Amino acid sequence: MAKRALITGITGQDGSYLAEFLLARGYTVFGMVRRSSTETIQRIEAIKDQLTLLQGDLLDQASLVKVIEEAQPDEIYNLAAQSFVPTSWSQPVLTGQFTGLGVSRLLEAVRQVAPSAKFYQASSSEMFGKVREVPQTELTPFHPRSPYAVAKVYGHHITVNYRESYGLFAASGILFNHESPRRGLEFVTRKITDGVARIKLGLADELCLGNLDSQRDWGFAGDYVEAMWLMLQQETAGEYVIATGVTHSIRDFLDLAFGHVDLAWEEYVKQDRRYMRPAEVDQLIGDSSKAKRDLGWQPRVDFPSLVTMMVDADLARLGG
Ligand code: NDP
Ligand code: GDR
Repeated sequence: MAKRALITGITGQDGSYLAEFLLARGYTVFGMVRRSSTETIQRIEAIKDQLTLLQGDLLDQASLVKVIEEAQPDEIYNLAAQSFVPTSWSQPVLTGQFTGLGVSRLLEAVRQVAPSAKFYQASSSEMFGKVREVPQTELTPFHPRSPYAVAKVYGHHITVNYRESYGLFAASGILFNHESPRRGLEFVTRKITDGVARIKLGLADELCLGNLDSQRDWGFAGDYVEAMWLMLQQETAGEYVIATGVTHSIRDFLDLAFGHVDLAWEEYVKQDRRYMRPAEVDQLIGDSSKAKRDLGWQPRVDFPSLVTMMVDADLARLGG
């Protein structure tokens, strides 16, 4: 019989890639979506006929119980969150509710309704924040630098705690930044590739950014959803760092993205204090040796290919 998977956050970047990945492996896929006055299913438009969408919200316990009762899942992927770091300073309580306590609500519903389901929690490299060592592993202490990261630390620990308290199969992937043409427009990579395409096509003449010095370990979202799935195919649940092991600055990203269309970014990029953060994460670089060894996972798309894939997709979308 086909395995059943439930994805929260199915309308997001990762949810859409994971849904495609699971459908290709013959899964019956359920997606939890929250009510909205406008449609938010653009990223899953092409596959929506193959999905069962169920209405629920991380803020509403009863809705989570109902969604799990209806889906009867073998695997649950909790990808839903308020995921944009700057918004977590302007809406810290809401971020704590969605991104932190939302995990408890979902785990409680799993415990009550489907205790034998395997559970995946979307943890984040942001938990390392002001990093205590380079590169970061599963054993590196956390020092979160934003309300978002603090909420993710809570989500991470409560996942481990439900495994230890109730014996749930509850795994946590500590994923470093991963991007794609489906990345939200406000995140720096997509903001740059969209800006490059607009400037190249004569639709804009500048791009305003914040801190150009921070460094990130950027991978491709399509590669990273495979790691989520692999974590749930193991005999026992654990924590895994998922990263490329290579770090680049925003300036490196700008060099490649503008260079791809023969432009010099220095002529178009302006720094704007509005995009600076109250506390910054300066440098992230992950060591995913454990995932390579235990899951057999490794990234396929390298940094230059990721940047050019995103620029080309934005050029095509905007009519270039
Ligand atoms: P997105 O922001 O693209 O997607 C977030 C999803 O969560 C959307 O489907 C959104 O629905 C949904 N959502 C938000 N709030 C609620 C709520 N209250 N109830 C139900 N659904 C809700 O994120 P990504 O796909 O990039 O990331 C997926 C997860 O992985 C997130 O938890 C993120 O924090 C985490 N993560 C991401 C990394 C990355 O680099 N992308 C790295 C590490 C962790 P709607 O469409 O209605 O807004
Ligand atoms: P991040 O991603 O905070 O790492 O969180 P984001 O792309 O927003 O920022 C990365 C770095 O770029 C700098 N930056 C800017 N960022 C944005 N958004 N806009 C700008 O104009 C800009 N200029 C410079 C930032 O200061 C920062 O240093 C992402 C999210 O997906 C989280 O949900 C996830 O957990 C982490 O990645 C891993």
